Amino acid sequence: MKKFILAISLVLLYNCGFYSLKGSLPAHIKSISISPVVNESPEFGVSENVGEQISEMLISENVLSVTNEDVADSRLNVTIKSVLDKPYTYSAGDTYEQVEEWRITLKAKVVWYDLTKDEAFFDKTISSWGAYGTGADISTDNIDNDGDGLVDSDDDDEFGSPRESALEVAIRKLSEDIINEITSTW
Ligand SMILES: [Ca+2]
Ligand SMILES: [Ca+2]
Repeated sequence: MKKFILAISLVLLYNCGFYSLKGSLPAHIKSISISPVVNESPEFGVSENVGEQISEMLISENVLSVTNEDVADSRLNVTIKSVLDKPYTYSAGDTYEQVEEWRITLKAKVVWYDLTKDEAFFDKTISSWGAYGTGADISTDNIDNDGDGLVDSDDDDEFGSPRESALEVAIRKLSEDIINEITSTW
């Protein structure tokens, strides 16, 4: 029965796209507190969304228990450094080239502290992106907005207004990358 449960949980873990297993975390770290995400970009509301996603993913993946700092073994500090929209591809227009695809890139400084030893497990800058076009909805823009290999109607989570959806994608990917970073530190 144990083997069966292990096999099932391995399948579930791999399906979620996280690289490492909980067993690889340092043994003395059981909990994490997530400091309020600092936003140094002019993008409104981005820090709240990032904080919520990270907290939800940590809880749903059962990586570490999320607690207040006074009882936590570790602390996560995230600072959004920039949110930038840049042209990614152009199409030839009549008189000048037009942007066909934009990429919104989120850059964040991420530090995970070991509060029991007062030192950082890691301190790094992580970037993520989401793509959008000039159409009304990302479900019909012929762009793989989240880079998962599925485009438009083939991708069941590819819909919504362009820039907003691309930013959501970038926030989700950033959160996933941060969790992967935590679980692959050891
Ligand atoms: Ca896609
Ligand atoms: Ca699309």
